[in-house]
Amino acid sequence: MSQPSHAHDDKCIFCKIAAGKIPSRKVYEDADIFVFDDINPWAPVHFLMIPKAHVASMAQVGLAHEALLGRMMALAPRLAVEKGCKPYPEGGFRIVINTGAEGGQEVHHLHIHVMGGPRPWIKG
Ligand code: DGP
Repeated sequence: MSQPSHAHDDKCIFCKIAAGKIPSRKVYEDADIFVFDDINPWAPVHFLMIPKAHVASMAQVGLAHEALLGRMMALAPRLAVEKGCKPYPEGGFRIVINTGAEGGQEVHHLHIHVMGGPRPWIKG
């Protein structure tokens, strides 16, 4: 199985955030994953999980990304609770991955929105 690309896009704002070239409120970091608070939160807890390697969207994801995406999804519940979401089932969280123009994607570097906290939220 081929490995995901570790390419970076010099023009990509999330590549710059992952590289520390643009400041962010970091939630978590490891060799492959960077997590930070959304600058424009829809919910009391709202963070974004990104691969450090530049992947434009879910539309580019294939079998080579299986382990990476699996790790990101497996990490989300732990980080949600660490960020203040009450545990399941009273609390919980919502995961959204906007993909492409009609999917509402504005930043073209794959990101997983994780949202939670007491309602009402700004959206939804
Ligand atoms: P989407 O519509 O799924 O592409 O959402 C992009 C999200 O990225 C949006 O909720 C706002 C957030 N965002 C955009 N620019 C920045 C930034 O420079 N810093 C941070 N922390 N978040 C950003």
